[in-house]
Amino acid sequence: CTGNNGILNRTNLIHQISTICKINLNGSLKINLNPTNDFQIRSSLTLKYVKLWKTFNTCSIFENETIAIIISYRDREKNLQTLLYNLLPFLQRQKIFNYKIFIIEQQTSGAFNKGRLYNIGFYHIMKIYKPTCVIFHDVDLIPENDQNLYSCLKLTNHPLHMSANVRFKINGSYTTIYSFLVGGVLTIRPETFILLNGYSNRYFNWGGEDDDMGLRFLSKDICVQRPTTGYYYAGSHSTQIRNENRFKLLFDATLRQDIDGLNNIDQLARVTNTYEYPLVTWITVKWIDKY
Ligand code: BGN
Repeated sequence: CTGNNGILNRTNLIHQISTICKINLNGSLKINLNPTNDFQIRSSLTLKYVKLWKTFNTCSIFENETIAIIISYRDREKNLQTLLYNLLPFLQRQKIFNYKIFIIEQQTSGAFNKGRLYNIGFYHIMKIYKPTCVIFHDVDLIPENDQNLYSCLKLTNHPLHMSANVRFKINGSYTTIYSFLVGGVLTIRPETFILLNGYSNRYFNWGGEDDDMGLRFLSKDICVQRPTTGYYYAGSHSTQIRNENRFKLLFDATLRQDIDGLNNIDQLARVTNTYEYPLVTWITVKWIDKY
């Protein structure tokens, strides 16, 4: 990779935000792992909570952006509830207002396929929302640093891996799983995602689809950048079935890159329903091939 690999420092931007938007983003942030009893995902996506979270006092710095936060989902109600309970006030705090959260739910039973969900989600969202910035977000990761801006400002065509530092216990220490990792939370410009041909559609069950994406970066000379503020708490959930095929798939990942991804997702998956809430669009998806 010959580009600007490494750290993306947005400290100047944080200073600008503090002057123009009158908010001091101080870094570490207390997250709340116990959503109140009346915070139930579907009902809370309606007006009562949105009134609390919708930022009317918006910051002009973000006004040219349209941000899509895309969450792949199935059977993780508690994780999703906790994520939204923290993410909506987090975005409000950053004075980011021109965003929509898209939950892409796999309706097909059997093996989970995150790559397919992200691809069909992106493909559909490009038609209905036209984002200028896309954030692919694991359902179990909660941002713990308010300077980790959920925005593409100052981002070139090199994507930003937001979740390089993760902890699994609330008072535990952060670990960087490995330096090649691009999974977890990834911020990317749509044109870069298209250039990469999205994720591979072939990784079923847990593991590897993000490493495949890392290899796609390399083959297109796209570099991974990381913010200095990428700190997350990883929530727990039941263990997942590992993809025993992942090493084999990774072996020839880039040979398939241009024929397996965004450009064949319409033959593999389709959107079955779309439910609109004020800040969230819930999209259900089914596979249409013999996978
Ligand atoms: C890795 C997984 C990733 C996962 C991270 C973090 C593989 C492929 C073999 C190298 N990769 O080991 O998919 O995001 O752990 O949990 O298993």
